[in-house]
Amino acid sequence: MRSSRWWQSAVFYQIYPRSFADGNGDGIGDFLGLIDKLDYLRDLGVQALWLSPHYPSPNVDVGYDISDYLGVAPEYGTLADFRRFLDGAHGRGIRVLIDLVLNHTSDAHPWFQQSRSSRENPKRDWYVWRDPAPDGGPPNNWRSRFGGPAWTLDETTGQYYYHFFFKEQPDLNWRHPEVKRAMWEVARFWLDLGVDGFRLDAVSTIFEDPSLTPHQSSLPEAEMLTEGRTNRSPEETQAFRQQFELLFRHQTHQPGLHELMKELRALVDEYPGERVLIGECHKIEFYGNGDDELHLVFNFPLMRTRRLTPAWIRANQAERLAAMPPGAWPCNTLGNHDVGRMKTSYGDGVHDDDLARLHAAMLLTLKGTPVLYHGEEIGMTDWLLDRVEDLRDRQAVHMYRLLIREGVPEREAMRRAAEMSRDRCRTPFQWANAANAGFSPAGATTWLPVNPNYAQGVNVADQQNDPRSLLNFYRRLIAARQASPALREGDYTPLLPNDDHCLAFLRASPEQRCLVALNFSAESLTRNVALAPPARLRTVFTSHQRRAADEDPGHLTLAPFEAYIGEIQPS
Ligand code: TEU
Ligand code: CA
Repeated sequence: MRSSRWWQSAVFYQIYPRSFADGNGDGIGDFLGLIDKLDYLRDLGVQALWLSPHYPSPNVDVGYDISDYLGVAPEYGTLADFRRFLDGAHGRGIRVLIDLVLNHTSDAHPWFQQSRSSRENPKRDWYVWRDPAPDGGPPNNWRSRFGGPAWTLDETTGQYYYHFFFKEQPDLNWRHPEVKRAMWEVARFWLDLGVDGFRLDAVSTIFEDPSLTPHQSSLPEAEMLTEGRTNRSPEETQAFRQQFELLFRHQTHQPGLHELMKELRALVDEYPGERVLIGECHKIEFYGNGDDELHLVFNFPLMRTRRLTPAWIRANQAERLAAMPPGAWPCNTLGNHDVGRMKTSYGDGVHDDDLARLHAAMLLTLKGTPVLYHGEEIGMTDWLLDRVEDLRDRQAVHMYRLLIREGVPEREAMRRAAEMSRDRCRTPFQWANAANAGFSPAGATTWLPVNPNYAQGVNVADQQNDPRSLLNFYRRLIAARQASPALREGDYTPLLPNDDHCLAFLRASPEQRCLVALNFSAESLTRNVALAPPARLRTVFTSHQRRAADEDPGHLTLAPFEAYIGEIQPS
């Protein structure tokens, strides 16, 4: 077995720069603030950051509409600030991945400005232009993932341009060699600067079917817009995914994609120090042969459920791990800037604190690189806006208008829009029980309202010195994981295959074997996880107090919602 790579054993942490820390008091997160929090990140124990887009942007999609790939958004700082941040992170042993949006640019990007200026412009074919249908309407029935048609008519030249996301995010035409050349230059610019890799945005959408085959789906728009929600049963999830994939069949996962990813992999492999690609995609195919495409592919299927039950997790692991090519390494996450916060999504409304710990323990002990989303370590929850003018996620505004048009009463429409709005998981980070949660100084107006639960202990300052806080639970758990070769690098073997309440598995590396036992029930329970040959367990980590420093696996008692990790001691 080859020794593990840094990106396999690192704990990753996603930072949404607009919401992390406001250093200059204008209500918007920035590099000044971020630099100031690097010690916090080091003390948390993470080894890598993924930074959501930091580039200049009109912010129609909060930075995912980039108007200059070689710059830094002025509200976040300057390129010099970025370098200081990068150096500061590296100086603390923390690597930095930035977000690379390949599929589309902002409509304010000079490339698109030129492209739209005339049919003869040399950059015309850098984007996807088509003539209107005979009736003057859009070229076909394709939908935008963010609502409405995927085509927008540009009056200047009388043609439609294609956009998988908002109309302010025109898709690049990746079949044009110059587009590729330009974007690879962008990648090199940041790699030369020293970034450790890229999180690749929306990779599956890069190519579309050139013959514009219409879709055959009847998925209603309001339904489609709730893709990021997890409150579906496994059966509903399956039915929804089928319809969703049918709807976008000809706009995603088109031929050429894997060749393109292999090319980008070869490019990053030219750089020293193992630069890394994480795809915002879930299909195993993106691993290529396990060593020639993306390093990491998110295990999004794990997240797509209302309840994280032992049976669900076991089935996910069985399916996923069996499908992976040799050498490929899993990547697990329970939240990001597009979906509900894990504490809200997977809570039961009664034991949310216990479940947040249990789920964190699961995330940090399963085989694979864990990716945390900022704020989960202090138990931040979804915050549902109740005024339409506060919504910053334009997808939610679209949803709201759609529901009003359908005759849904205002309050109900607002509630449903807020529930699917990505704003719910993007509220400012809660640093203290202070004005604006310590994110911005008193008197500032933050870009999204602060979740008022900062005053109920959901903040760093209150949790910092409380040994029983969620923050210190995360710190302890991350430290236990990072000290354990088995948890970082080991194989995964499920135990107790039919247990409804206990998720138990082994993680084994050449140096060490660990047993992980997670009690998903509100009752204490005792299990026989005896191993052959007989062995004792040395307690490595537990979410609860334990009397003994070692345990008999033949008779392991777990407190309600206990997360237990024991190292197997040969007797
Ligand atoms: O998301 C890609 C994506 O496929 C979305 O459908 C995602 O599932 C959706 O946002 C959930 O509501 C990426 C980014 O993560 C997202 O923030 C961007 O808005 C999008 O690309 C466009 O760049
Ligand atoms: Ca600021």
